[in-house]
Amino acid sequence: MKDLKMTFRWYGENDPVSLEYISQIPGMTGIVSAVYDVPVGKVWSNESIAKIKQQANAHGLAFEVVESVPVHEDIKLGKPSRDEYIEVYCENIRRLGAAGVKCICYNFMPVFDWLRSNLAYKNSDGSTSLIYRDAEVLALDPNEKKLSLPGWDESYTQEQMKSLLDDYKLVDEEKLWENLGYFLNKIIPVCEECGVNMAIHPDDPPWGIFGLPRIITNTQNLERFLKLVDSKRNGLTLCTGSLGVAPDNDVVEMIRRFGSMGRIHFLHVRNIKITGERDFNETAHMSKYGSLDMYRIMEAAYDSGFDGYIRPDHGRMIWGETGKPGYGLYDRALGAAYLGGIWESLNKK
Ligand code: DNO
Repeated sequence: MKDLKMTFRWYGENDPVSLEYISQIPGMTGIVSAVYDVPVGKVWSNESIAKIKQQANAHGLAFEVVESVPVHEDIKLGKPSRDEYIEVYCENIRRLGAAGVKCICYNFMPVFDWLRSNLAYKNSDGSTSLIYRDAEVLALDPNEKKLSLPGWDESYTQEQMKSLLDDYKLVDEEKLWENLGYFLNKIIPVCEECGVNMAIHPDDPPWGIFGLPRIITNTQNLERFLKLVDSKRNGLTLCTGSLGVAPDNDVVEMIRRFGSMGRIHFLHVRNIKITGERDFNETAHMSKYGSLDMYRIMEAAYDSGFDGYIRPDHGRMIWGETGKPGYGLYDRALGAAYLGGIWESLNKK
């Protein structure tokens, strides 16, 4: 019997989804969280880290995964100030490792994290989903404040955004690779000492947007990424929904390949329906609603001996729930139960 370390993202005390509710989801073993009230590039206090752990443990949940420790833009841009920010990053790794965190999820996407064109698209059954239409995103002006991007750090002023976008004019894909390599060479040795696995999140969606480079996008680039520092500590968050929207990405194959190398530390499992070229809708987790085969995905993880953490990923808003787009309780809980069911059937095969 191989157990699944099923986890659930929790946004802290302001999350409308309580730890009590999370603990009531069948099969749930832990939470995925972060210190949310400290700006990027600053050290997290030991008290704040310890508090999350205590709160989780009080509900019978482990706190072993952080998502995310964000990477300061100066590191991605390769500015001289990056060394200070990398030192802070290393300190956060040490503190988290000492508090029992085993896995840190992060991303290396310039400026914007994940992007969608509509956060509440109405499905015919009355539920709402996050969707992406490339033409609508390209028509947006990233300098404008009215963008509603789920992963965007809204604290940027218009001027800061403009100068950031200007700075990136000098950073193409190769430069971004170089800056990522520099960062990894400094942090992975610290991870080795502290017993922490780094798990980079793929770019979502896995193509360049607003002229900004994106590199964590496909099998070839994931291979290249793992070779930047060839240590088990330098691993992946394999996000099926992020990678799976590019029809050339065979996520089942990716899980087999990188899973058998022991380099997948965290699995984000969700389904998407490709509706056109560079267009997609997020759907319920079940295979029949989307373009991805959830059974094959879980089977690939199982066969490759996956022993990392897993979480259901974005859900729709159903049963009248409101809250953080993609991160309501009900549909994600259904996703967790469904994935747990597939796992049981694999265990009994
Ligand atoms: C979206 C998430 C991402 C992810 C970061 C990791 O729902 O998967 O925001 O947390 O990219 O750094």
